[in-house]
Amino acid sequence: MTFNVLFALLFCGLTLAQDIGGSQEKGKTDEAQCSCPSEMFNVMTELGAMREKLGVMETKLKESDNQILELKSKEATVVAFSAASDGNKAIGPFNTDTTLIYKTLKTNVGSAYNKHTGKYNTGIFKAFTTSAFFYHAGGAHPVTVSLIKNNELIVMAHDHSTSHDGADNGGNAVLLQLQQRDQVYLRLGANTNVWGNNVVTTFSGFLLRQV
Ligand SMILES: [Ca+2]
Repeated sequence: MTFNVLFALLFCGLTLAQDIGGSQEKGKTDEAQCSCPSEMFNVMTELGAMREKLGVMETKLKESDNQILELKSKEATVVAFSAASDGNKAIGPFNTDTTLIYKTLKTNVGSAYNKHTGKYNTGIFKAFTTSAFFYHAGGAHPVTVSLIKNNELIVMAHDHSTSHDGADNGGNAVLLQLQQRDQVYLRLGANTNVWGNNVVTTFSGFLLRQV
């Protein structure tokens, strides 16, 4: 606003000087008086348009800066965990489905895995993740270990009990697109068991990328 006022005053001052200097040539004076308001209007209009364009460019630059910061934040986010069962004894069989809770955390970057609930989630963001679990078990009982998202069965591993098969090993893995606050965990099927040990029965997951 200040710039516009100064510019208008300067422009009119020049015009006034031109009027005085040219008073001896009436034709030229009349021409200057007629063209001044029109030229000033055009200049002011162009200045207004330039200011508007600059404002739009400034807004776009700020938006770009925010998008770059957001992308950098996503790239910097690391979520990765590997949890293992502890002790050295059988887990199960139980007469109901039971959530497997692994207390030994080999890795838990981003604190995605909760060793008190046995569940992991990606917190406040949507994400592509991969999950894998492996188990060891004796052959006296069947094994059913399922990977559950909320209450939905995603993948599972199963083994029948056999008298001649003294040991079972199995597992599964899956890529999942998780929504905010989805919970993923392992469920031991009713009347089945796994061997609790921190190097043979594990559950891992990591974030591929946010979406
Ligand atoms: Ca078997």
